[in-house]
Amino acid sequence: MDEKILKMKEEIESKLSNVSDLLELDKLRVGYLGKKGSITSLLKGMKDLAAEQKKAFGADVNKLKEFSAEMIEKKAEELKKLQVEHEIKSMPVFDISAPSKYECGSYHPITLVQRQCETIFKSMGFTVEDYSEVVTDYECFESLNIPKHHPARDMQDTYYLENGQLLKSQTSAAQNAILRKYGPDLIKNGTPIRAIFPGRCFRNEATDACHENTFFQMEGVMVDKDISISNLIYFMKTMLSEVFRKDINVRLRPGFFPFVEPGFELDISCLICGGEGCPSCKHSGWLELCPCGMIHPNVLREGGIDPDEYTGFAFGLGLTRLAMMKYEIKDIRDLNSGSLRSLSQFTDDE
Ligand code: FA5
Repeated sequence: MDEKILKMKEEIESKLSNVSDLLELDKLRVGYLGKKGSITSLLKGMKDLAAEQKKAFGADVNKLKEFSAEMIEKKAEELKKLQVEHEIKSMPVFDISAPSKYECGSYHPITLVQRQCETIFKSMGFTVEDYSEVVTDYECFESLNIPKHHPARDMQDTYYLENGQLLKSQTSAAQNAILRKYGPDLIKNGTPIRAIFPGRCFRNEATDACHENTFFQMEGVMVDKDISISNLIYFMKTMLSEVFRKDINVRLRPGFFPFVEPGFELDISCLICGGEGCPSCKHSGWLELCPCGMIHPNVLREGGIDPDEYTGFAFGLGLTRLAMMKYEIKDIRDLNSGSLRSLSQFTDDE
């Protein structure tokens, strides 16, 4: 091997043994293997050699190049490992059994009732679905038998976006997607559609003790052969008795929603005033909680399901109002207040 090459090899080995960090190592790499590096210069200088020397010299420089690249790579691995070990050693030691110096948070009352309802419906074979908060006019209205300019749209003062989409004003907006998602399994295998979909809803409301502009609902649908109002009443009763674990007065009265026929309003006796009348129930003694009904044939058809063969029910539970009643919160606006002092009073008692 050429003397110059041998010397450079020894020099690289000695320098590498003294390198102690990755930055230094990179400088060394550039110094030898970079465009203007010493090994690269050796190769460039070959043009001045006699033809017979060129071959052997070129082969040796290439060997040196490969050897240096390998050594540098090996050193980089070593240094990275050392760096990680050093970082681990210098990390503070945590005693996971030490008492926290921060106060623990708590679940929001709406989360608590939502989870409770999910558990109840899951135990009855329902799946829990998620749905977006920004939806199309078709999802929120047209697929639900509410064409453009239908007066029923006035019942929900909706926030429209500039692109024509809207903030979901009711969880019913997910009905069509659920029918389309599970309908094929119903038709092919006879598996009933049983789904709930909790979600945040938005309406341009004049807020008061029982109305918010942002509130939660939980929609539920069941579709199969021979589903009737008795099934609907059974599920509503089961859900309420599980949530409240005590007798509460309920009333069912006719209600109009274009996507159900017949439609009902399910009210519960106000638990804040015991039915005597207060601001929480608009002095009526009753609180509208869970409108429901038998899914309209047009909605089933729009979801790809033959209404002559299948029937189903749907309900739209007011989750925020349910939390109000369950935890006897007088004013719905407290639930969106962000006041940790009032919200942290509620714990999962299940
Ligand atoms: C609806 O939203 C229908 N989509 C419900 C439905 C589903 C009917 C399936 C039939 C079949 P409504 O606008 O009444 O209906 O709202 C349903 C429930 O949401 C109300 O009973 C109430 O509990 C709750 N809710 C409605 N508006 C508000 C509000 N501004 N603040 C708090 N809770 C509200």
